[in-house]
Amino acid sequence: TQWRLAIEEAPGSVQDAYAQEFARLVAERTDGAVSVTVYPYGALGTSDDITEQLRMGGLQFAMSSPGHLGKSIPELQALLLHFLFTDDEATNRAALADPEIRAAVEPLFPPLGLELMSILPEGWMVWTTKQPVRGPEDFAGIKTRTMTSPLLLATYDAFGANPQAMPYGEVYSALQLDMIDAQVNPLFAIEEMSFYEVTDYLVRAKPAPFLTTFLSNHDFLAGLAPELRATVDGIVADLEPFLAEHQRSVNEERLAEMLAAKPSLTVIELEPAEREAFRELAQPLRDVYLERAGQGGQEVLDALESAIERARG
Ligand code: 6CS
Repeated sequence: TQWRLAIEEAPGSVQDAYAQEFARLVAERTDGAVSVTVYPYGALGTSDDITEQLRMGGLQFAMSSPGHLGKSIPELQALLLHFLFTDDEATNRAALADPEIRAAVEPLFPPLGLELMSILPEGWMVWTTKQPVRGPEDFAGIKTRTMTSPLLLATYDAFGANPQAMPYGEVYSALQLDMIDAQVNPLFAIEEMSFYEVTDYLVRAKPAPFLTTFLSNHDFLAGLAPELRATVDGIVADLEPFLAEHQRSVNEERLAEMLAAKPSLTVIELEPAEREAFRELAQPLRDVYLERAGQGGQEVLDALESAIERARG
């Protein structure tokens, strides 16, 4: 048996590390009866294309970031709220592992023919810009590419930037051709997509963690023999801690590689007071989120906030 798993990133990426490990464990624990083929970004289209293929059953598994999937599942955009999580990755990880969050988020997927396997961290969002950005005033008029979920556009609008949605694969040339001036992604992605070649500043503000969801096709999962289903669930549970450590080291390594490849690249670490200005602008986005995500969105946000509180305590 052959299962198809599509990731939204290049070979060697954080999603690829998870996918390869998943594939390895599936082969190992089924004694080779099942093999998983991993399709990198580009092989099957954009993030939206991959999600569509997963829904239709052409794929059994896929990574689908809320940054894009939030267009179809507005409630999921709670995971995109800026300055919602703490500044500490271990605390955020503990919050995301909270059963209350799983219970709130899981039911959002089956209506689309999907099933949530895991919520995975890929590192802090970093702004790459052509001009230094230390406060919202510096974002004025800066055309900033975000992922395509409307809450992200609203967020960077609130920050004073001029946000533009576009697929991941178009960002490099858009920066190169000055169609955009900035973009937002974790360090490893900035390195592997070469965004640093066409920008000059890496602005570290810890505005939000980049989170993705690892999904399966609903009917495929429901139709698995119980023993195989238990094997898959066991692998996903065992891999839960895998990316937390992996992404941290990959992100730091890639930062060093970028600085070595382009010494003129300038890292701007925002001071607490500078972050505060963005945090304040981010607060009203909760209401924007709730307007769009309704009662279901309220439940997801409540679950997230109480899980974050518990993880803090
Ligand atoms: O910016 C994006 O669209 C993409 N960024 C990453 C790091 N992963 C997937 C996502 O689609």
